[in-house]
Amino acid sequence: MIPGRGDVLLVVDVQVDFLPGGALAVPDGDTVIGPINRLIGLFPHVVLTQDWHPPGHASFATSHPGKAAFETVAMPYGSQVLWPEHCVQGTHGAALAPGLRAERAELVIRKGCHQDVDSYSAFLEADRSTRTGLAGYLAERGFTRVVLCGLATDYCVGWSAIDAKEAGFEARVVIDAVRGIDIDGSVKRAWAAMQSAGVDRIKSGAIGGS
Ligand code: VGL
Ligand code: ZN
Repeated sequence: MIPGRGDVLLVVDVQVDFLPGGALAVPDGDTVIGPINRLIGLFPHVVLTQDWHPPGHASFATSHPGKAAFETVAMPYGSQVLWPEHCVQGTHGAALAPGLRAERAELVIRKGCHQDVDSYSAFLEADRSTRTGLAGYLAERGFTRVVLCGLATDYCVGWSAIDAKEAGFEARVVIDAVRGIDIDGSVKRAWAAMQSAGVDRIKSGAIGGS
């Protein structure tokens, strides 16, 4: 694949809190940075996302007395996994990973900003009705294919890929430029869900320059 003008690289949640030592560390999360930086150099257009929660966000276990991180709770919009406090707006943990070539990004979209609704997807929040505006932006820019990388495979990358497809774009996930949290087989389930939604996969080595 040689990225062309219809292609946009969507770099999902490569933030301090998802790296080793962070509040919600993704195993080997830091290993995506090298391949992603190479991809950033190859794509004509780059968009980043940032998980960006207000203090006391509803997805935090600490907001639910008696509940522990990684348990689930019923929310008005469905079942919600509870997380350690992470990516709180303006904190160091919410910052983009040092070393990520973020300067080439044309847009940084922040999500999970609503107090009572989580948003794994960069397109559609967990209530499945509140839109982030990203689909409109990408369509207006004339992009037709979204190539995804970042963290975490089983949550924000997977949901974003499926919603990209749902929004009418081609979607392609770079398998060696993503890592998962993996709760009870969630990585395997995410790949299966992506496949049935028609999301493609590619290795970063198969993406080159013109
Ligand atoms: C994510 C869990 C909670 C992610 C964000 O970026 O995949 N996962 N918030
Ligand atoms: Zn989050």
